[in-house]
Amino acid sequence: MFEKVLIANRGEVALRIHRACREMGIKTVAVHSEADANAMHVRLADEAVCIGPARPGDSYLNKSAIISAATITGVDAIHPGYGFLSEDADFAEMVEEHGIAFIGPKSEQIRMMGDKLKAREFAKECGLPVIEGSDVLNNVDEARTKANEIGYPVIIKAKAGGGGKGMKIAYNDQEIGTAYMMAKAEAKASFPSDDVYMEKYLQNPRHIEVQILADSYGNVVHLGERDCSIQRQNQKIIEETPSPALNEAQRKEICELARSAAAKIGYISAGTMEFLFEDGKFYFLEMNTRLQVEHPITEAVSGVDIVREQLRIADGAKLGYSQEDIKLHGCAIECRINAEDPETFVPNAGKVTEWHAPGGLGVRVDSEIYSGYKIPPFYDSMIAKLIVHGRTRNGVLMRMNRALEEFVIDGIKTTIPLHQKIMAQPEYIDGIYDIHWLENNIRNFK
Ligand code: MV4
Repeated sequence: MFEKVLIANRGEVALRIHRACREMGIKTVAVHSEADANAMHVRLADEAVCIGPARPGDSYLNKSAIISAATITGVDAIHPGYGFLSEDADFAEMVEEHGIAFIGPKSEQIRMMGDKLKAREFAKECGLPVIEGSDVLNNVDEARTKANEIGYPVIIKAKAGGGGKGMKIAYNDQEIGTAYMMAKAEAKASFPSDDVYMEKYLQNPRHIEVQILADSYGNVVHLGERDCSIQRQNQKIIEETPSPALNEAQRKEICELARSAAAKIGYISAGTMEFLFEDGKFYFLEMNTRLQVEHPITEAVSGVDIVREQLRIADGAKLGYSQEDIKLHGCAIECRINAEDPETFVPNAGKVTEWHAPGGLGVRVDSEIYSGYKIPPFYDSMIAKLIVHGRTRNGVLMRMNRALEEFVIDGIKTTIPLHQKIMAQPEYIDGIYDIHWLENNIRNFK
């Protein structure tokens, strides 16, 4: 097994990776910006290297600084976490070229999935259902012709996009020109390529994703699905597993389809296949080639330590179990707690004067925060994940209310009151929500 791993990230995920390493007897190297010198994972790591100023571009996205830190400290592997360089194929390749293991899939797989059109093509070849759509669109006329072929409404997406950036919807011929031009302009500003393509726009889908684990010997398992439909502005707020929208046959169908597609592309490591689900049908959206924020709810119901498995797989170990050995127990929900005003969502960094995390049976808190910690204003506002597990969904809802009530975070505003309101909505309690439900109903929450 690896002796020493560099954690190329910050915040709760850096701590999450440190914990997995520690439990495997692996030494850790933290890299951090000047603003993160006092972070918990920096204190806990065996070694720490400052890689630059606060701005992410100067530190956590600085590939050569991170490779230098890895070389100087003599690590065997780098874990990129999520965000930052986790889906940067060039970085994964650089790591590999330096004789260091990249804890994730091969750079070619990251590169392929980064091209949303290629990913869609591959998904189709692997037997996954995809949304009717186009190839790269070269001009407005092509877009208009294609839209009439597919039928409105349509959505224009950036080939190199993902996460919702650069997507534009057109409901009719009058809107297609602007949608095309705006999608292209946003793609040009945000991504290495300004190529765009079109899909039929699904108006009220749920967002369902399947967790995959695959080793280097062709063994692939799924760990069930997650419903991530509770979101606003492309930021997930709450995730749960299993999805309350699926029956057992639908669950089996989507999980088995995702598992078999991952096997066909020869995928290695942990990954997630994202789908839209509408009117009883699934459509492949994209594949995430990284550890995801919401992985703990899958860990709760499966008992599998996903980060540990990523480390084992990167070291050439076999999964050691097959699909029949995976048993999913009960239900789990994650609330993402952000340092934001719960009404306006304006980020609210500052000093956490008091911190008391809830505990008890079925409650897990993943966070880097401690009493007296000063949240730097340069990064994502998520400060904690509250994950609750139990046998029944109703029991988990009761437990989540209890845990949210126990949480004490003073000195900054957080989104805990928003979570408490969502937990009290009849539609949420009944599991009846799509990807637009939160945005459409939030102003009426009491
Ligand atoms: C869509 C869609 C409806 N129809 N594609 C948003 C993020 C990116 N991964 C894909 N996204 C969407 N693609 C078609 N053909 C709706 C969305 C979408 C969405 C998807 C998942 C979770 C939240 C979302 C919020 C807005 C739009």
